[in-house]
Parts: sequence; C-alpha cells; structure tokens
Amino acid sequence: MLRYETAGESHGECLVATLTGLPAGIPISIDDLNRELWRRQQGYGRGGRMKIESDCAEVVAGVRHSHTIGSPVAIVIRNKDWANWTEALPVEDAGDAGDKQKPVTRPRPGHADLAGALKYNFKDARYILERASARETTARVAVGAVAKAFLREFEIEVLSHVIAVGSVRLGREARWEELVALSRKEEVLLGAVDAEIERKMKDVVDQAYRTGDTVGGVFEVVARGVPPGLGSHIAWDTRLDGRIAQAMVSIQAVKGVEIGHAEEGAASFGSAVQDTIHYDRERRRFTRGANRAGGIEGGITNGEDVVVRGFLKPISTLRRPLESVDLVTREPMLAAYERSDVCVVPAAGVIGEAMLAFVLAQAFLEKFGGDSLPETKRNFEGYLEQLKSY
Ligand code: EPS
Repeated sequence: MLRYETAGESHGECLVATLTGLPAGIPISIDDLNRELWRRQQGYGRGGRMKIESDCAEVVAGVRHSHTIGSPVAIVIRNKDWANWTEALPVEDAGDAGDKQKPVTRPRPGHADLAGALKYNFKDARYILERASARETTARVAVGAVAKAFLREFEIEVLSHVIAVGSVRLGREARWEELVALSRKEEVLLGAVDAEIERKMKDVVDQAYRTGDTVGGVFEVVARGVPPGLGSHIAWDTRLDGRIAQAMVSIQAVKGVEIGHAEEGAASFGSAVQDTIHYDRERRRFTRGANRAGGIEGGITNGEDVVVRGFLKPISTLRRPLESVDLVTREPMLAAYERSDVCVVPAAGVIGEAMLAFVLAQAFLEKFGGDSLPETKRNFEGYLEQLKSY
C-alpha cells in the first residue's frame, strides 16, 4: 500500500515527508522535484513569506543513484523563516522562553485557530496555526512529484489550471496542450489558459489587495493517460472518486470538489449528462461521446481524462480583520493579523496535482503491484493485453 505522511510546523526547522510502498527503480530527478516546489510558490497574490522561502527538496532516504530503492523515501524541505523563529518556537524550553513567544489569542474566523485551541486545550492558537497552515503543502507537493515520476513511467501526466478567481471564470474547456504550456511557463500570473480572463482575474486580486481582503476561486486538475480500471465499485472506500474527493478537500482552504461536470449535471436531465458509448472497430477500442463524468464511472476510471475541480474559499487571514474574541480575556477583539496571501488559487492547483497524482499512483499500485518497476510494468502490460483482446 502506497502511503505518505508529513510533519513540520510552518515556522519550524523544516517540513518532512515520508513516502512508503513505491517499487524500486523509479527514476527520480531532484530538479523535477524542485520545479514542482517552485510552481507551488508562484502566482499573483502570494504573501511576504514566499519572498523569504525558495523551497528546495533534500531527499535523505529511499533514493540512491537517482532511482528509488524500495525503501521509504524521506524528503526534507527547510524553512528559511525558521531563523526568525528559533527563540519563539524552541524544541527545548530553557525556562526563559515566555517573553519570546508569539502567542495568537485572537482566533481568525475561518482558520483552525479556535476549533484547534478548544480541541487541544491551548489558550494560545500558535501551535494550532503552525500545523494548520498551508505551508504543510510544500511536503505534499514533494510527495506528489515522486508520484508523478512513477506515473510518468506509464505515460500518465497530471496538470492543472485556474478556472476562476472570485467571480471571474473561464467560460470554455481548456485543451491539454494549453495546460502543458502553462506548466512550462517561467512566470506565473494566475495560472489561467486565457490571457484576457487572467487579466480580469488579476483585477479581482488587485481589488482584494486594495481593500485588505482576500479572494478564492476554482482550480481544475486533469490526469491524462489513465487506464480504465483504477478504483472499484465494490465498496464505499474503494471508489476512486471518493478517494480523490477526500484528498482534494484535505487541501487547506478547499471547501468543495467536483468530479467532471457535477454542478452542471445536477441541473440537467439525464439524457444530457451521460457520456454516450461508441466503438472504434479499426482501433478496437471503446470511445465516448463526451467526458462529463470526469473519467470516472462507478468509482472506476474509464480511460478518459480524470478531471477534478477544487473550490477554494478565500484565505482566512485578513489585513482588515473580522470580529473575534480574545481567548484569554473573552473580550471582543479583531482577529490576529501578521501577514497573509491575498490569492492562492494557482498554488492550490499545483497542490491538487500532487494529491491527484498520489491517489492515482496508489490505485495503480493496488491494481498492478510490483516490488520493482520492471515487475509493475510487466503486470501493467499483461493488463493492456487483456484489454486489447477483450
Ligand atoms: C504558506 C506559508 C504561510 C502562509 C500561507 C501558506 O506563511 P506565513 O504564515 O509565514 O506567512 O503564507 O499559509 C496560509 C495560507 C495559512 O492560512 O496559514 C505556504 O508556504 O504556502
């Protein structure tokens, strides 16, 4: 079973990820990992923290001579900002830390501050926000980059783009080539495939900047080359759509997920929603009239692109803070503010890619197994033969 864990606080020493269950022999490029980390840091509307950090992966276990060796992969990403927090967040309390701490006693509506402080019985939300922060997604993107390297061996690619910022929305489907071009850009504005729409999105972010506000949006992740047969209809927790939804909603600030044209489908009649089935005799394969299902039917991939959308609420740290209550005095106070992003939708898209890549890699290994890449390939090719002679 492929699984991963992350550890690390937003202003602690580093973020750590471990990834267990990969076959040996997958080529791993540190440059590719760092490129994904760089992509996560981009986008118009990111906050001051991104000027401090230049995220860089140190692979400290599980990869030797540029290939996985079957043992757990461990990755460390150091926080440069830690240099400013060594006294506020020491591992060992030397007894004089009290006045150097940076307590957060005015919980931000929408953040984990209050719910976490109540749950963990802290009168200071500092430890809660340190872990709840989307800084943790740096580690997830590193894991996703390894999952992508695995999927690439089977010609499966995962990319994303931004389809909405605030109320500005792309009114058409994006082509795969457009997503490829976006992923290769050296300068990222808002990750939209249409320059005119992107400019309007920027206006919305500027408006949020001007008014001390934040803005959310929608990203779309597409996986191409996914074979039919990943996931299963047989149980609630084997259905791939459910597993993808869980992974997407676990991304900080993502409050909703859509697979294929879910929202549109809910407002339409059935005859307009289902993807008709056809057969190409020459290529001896089934084809579909459209892909409104987003590549998954009955919790199983059907061979079409897997298309997933994540709906992001605006970041909850506001320069013009909302009403809150002090955790200690219980007096009404404005919520805490240190610094914040104004818009993170393009970054969330990159994180969404990582999450989808991980879930697909996990489902792929469940089906095809293998302790070495050649073994997984052999099993996969056997399945392709089965499909061909179906
Ligand atoms: C983030 C780092 C954080 C925030 C953001 C994401 O840095 P800091 O808290 O030091 O400014 O910019 O975190 C949040 C959105 C949040 O709600 O905590 C990052 O690396 O992506």
